[in-house]
Amino acid sequence: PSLPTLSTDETYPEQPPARPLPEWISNKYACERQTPLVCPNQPFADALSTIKLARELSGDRVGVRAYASAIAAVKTFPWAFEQGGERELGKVPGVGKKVTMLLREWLQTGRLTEVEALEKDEEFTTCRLFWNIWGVGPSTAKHLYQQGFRTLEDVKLQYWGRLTREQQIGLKYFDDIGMRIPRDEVAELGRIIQTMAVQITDGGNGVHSVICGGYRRGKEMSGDVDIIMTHRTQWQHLVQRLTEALEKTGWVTHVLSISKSMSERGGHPPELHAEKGIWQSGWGGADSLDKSLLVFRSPTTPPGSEAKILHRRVDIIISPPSAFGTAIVGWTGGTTFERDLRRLLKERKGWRFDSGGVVDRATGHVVDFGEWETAEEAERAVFRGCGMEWIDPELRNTG
Ligand code: OXD
Ligand code: MN
Ligand code: MN
Repeated sequence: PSLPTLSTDETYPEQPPARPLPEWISNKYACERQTPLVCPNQPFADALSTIKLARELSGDRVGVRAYASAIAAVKTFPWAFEQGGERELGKVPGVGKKVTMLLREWLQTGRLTEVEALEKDEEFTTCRLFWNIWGVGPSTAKHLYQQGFRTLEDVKLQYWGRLTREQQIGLKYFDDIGMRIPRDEVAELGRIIQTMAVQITDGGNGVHSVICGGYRRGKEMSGDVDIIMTHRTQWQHLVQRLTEALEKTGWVTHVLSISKSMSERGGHPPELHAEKGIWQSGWGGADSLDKSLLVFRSPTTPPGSEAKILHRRVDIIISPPSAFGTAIVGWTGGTTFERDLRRLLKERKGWRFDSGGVVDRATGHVVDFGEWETAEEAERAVFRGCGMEWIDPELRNTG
């Protein structure tokens, strides 16, 4: 008897196994999908991140948005792609033709030629190095490259006097600041800051703080510490008092920048016409809250110790109690989660989301999410008030 005919490899890609996708996967906004820290297609997501960074460094905003959406889509996908999987990926909103073609290349060859070319490209790798200096954005990185600089040493020796004070600090402590911070140490830094806030205000009842950023999304190692804090009655100008107290005790070695505009406005988010100024200000975390961007001593080399100081980056963000929920939401999600949250509220409700408060565009009124007892209650009230299903912080890793 003759053997049954086996299907050939060529036909397989046309027939990927039909697997049911979770219903939420076709939601348009990344803030309404579950996105884990590490996904089944992580190497492909990482490769796309390299291309996205290249778009960022060349000032291609449209490209950055397209790749950001695609990365969020890949990261939300619940299983590893197999041959032909580009058609499955195409079902997640925000994925364009270009990225489905990249996935096809990836599945067929296990690589992306564009990424390999970038890693060999001197301009890209040099601009990436300079962009990693704290305070250096894409245009300065490019400028330094065009000046002929290729190493950090070049910049130090030939451009030092033309760097801003912040960039000088970023360059001086480049190695320290680039080193990731383990979870235990992030938590310890949070305790040091919380304790100081309690000491300089009316006791423990008023102060609430939550460490947000990548730490809250579950990262084992963080780039910095992002701590959100409020005080029931003394939040105003706390940013200044707390920063000074931490400087006096030696924990803070450098203040990169400090912003007190929320205190100065008396706790209101800015007028709508100010929107452009805030959102175009260039760095991702821009919002209307009081904040202090700092360099700290690591608790492994505390004040008074003889060891060579290890420096850590810490952001302290202070909100009025009425904005504690929006501050936590705004400082927890990945960049695309936050971008899509703003799009969703604009399109569905006519609201403008800011970590310092949500404003109804039609009336100019601040949306009231109600009273809270705990940080979790404050955050859940924002999701509820925005008409959104709760998403755990660990599932807001959109990149
Ligand atoms: C970090 C983050 O790593 O917030 O600092 O994601
Ligand atoms: Mn961070
Ligand atoms: Mn930060």
